[in-house]
Amino acid sequence: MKRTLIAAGFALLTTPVYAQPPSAEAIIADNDRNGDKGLSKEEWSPQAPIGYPEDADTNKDNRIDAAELQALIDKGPPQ
Ligand SMILES: [Ca+2]
Ligand SMILES: [Ca+2]
Repeated sequence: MKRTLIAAGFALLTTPVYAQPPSAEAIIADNDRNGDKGLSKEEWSPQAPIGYPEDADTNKDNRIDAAELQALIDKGPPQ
């Protein structure tokens, strides 16, 4: 029994973790509640590192789609 637990713990420790930043598509899929493939102000996570980026909504349809979010990510954090 003890052996099994130790083996399991060791497996966890040695499992490589690839810390990849989530893609724009993944962020949208996680937060898009109405399935329109974009994030509205209401859907924008309060845990997001920045507030709802109105300026990133370049086509002014009141939601951030994957392309707009990717452009924002590519731009990097505000200076
Ligand atoms: Ca949505
Ligand atoms: Ca938009």
